[in-house]
Amino acid sequence: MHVSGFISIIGKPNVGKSTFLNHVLNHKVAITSSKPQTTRNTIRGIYNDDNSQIIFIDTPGIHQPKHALGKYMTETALRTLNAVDLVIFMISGIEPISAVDETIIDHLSVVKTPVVLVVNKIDLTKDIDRLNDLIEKYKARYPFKEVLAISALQGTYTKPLLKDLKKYLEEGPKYYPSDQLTDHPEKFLISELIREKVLHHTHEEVPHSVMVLIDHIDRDEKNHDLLSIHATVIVERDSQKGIIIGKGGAMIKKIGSEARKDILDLLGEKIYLDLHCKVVKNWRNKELYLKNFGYKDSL
Ligand SMILES: Nc1nc2c(ncn2[C@@H]2O[C@H](COP(=O)(O)OP(=O)(O)OP(=O)(O)O)[C@@H](O)[C@H]2O)c(=O)[nH]1
Ligand SMILES: [Mg+2]
Repeated sequence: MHVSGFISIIGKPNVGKSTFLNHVLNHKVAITSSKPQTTRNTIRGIYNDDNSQIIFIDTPGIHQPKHALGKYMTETALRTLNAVDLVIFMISGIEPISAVDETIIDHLSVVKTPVVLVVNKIDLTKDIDRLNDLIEKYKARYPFKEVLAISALQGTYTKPLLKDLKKYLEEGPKYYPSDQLTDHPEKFLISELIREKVLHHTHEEVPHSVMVLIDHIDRDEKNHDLLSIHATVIVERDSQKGIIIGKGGAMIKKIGSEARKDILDLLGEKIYLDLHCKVVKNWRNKELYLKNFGYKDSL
């Protein structure tokens, strides 16, 4: 029998949702970082084996939004709850239950979709009693179908989890061709890989204020083996532009060269990456920009 279905991964920012998705797929389809609110769109990751196809939906971390962008992100994540066969509610095993977790549980309580609690980052704690206490607190708030503990980073207990998840899927066809990994076009992945490098090298408000646009991609006229990618890093303030460019252009050069390596891995061909930086004041609160940048209502 071939089973298939949709599983949404929700939770607070930074708990490891995207890391889990990449681990399960054995490919990087979602960028990750130690900064909260890394993921901004839903990202479908398609897992295939001999008897199943699981479409995982990675979602933006749910948080108390301060901008129109944050509101879109949180609403986008919550909108998946009714549209899937199963919800993975992911938490970090080293963080106490928070007000945001309570809010998420309130949302789970009003939908019929079954929910499993996945406790991630267990590699960071040896205190089993504390872990059990934490799990009991969650179980007291919501009747989870199951509770499973994993380390997405190290791949601990992820295989049994995957096997377990199939129990919640029904007999069904492949919705996507077996060789398709994600629903987003390459252009999106390229812009995300550039944004990831910005997240890795900047702090405080800068990572949250950054958007990457791919202006155009073309073959080099003289050297047809070379793909030219022209992209713009958009920030909200002149001071942030200064940080992105860095002293004598050192920072934008570093971001570009790290991104180029990842893009080369993704595309498997030689690329030239041309990066610029531009200020669009307050873009995170401007509906028109959010729509243009792809942060709009979509599942
Ligand atoms: N030690 C440890 N770190 C982890 C684990 N899973 C994820 N991380 C780290 O936690 C940080 C956040 O991971 P992400 O996968 O980006 O988290 P996320 O839930 O997708 O975050 P948002 O997209 O902001 O909602 C990264 O630095 C990961 O390397 C884990 O199992 N163990
Ligand atoms: Mg993420």
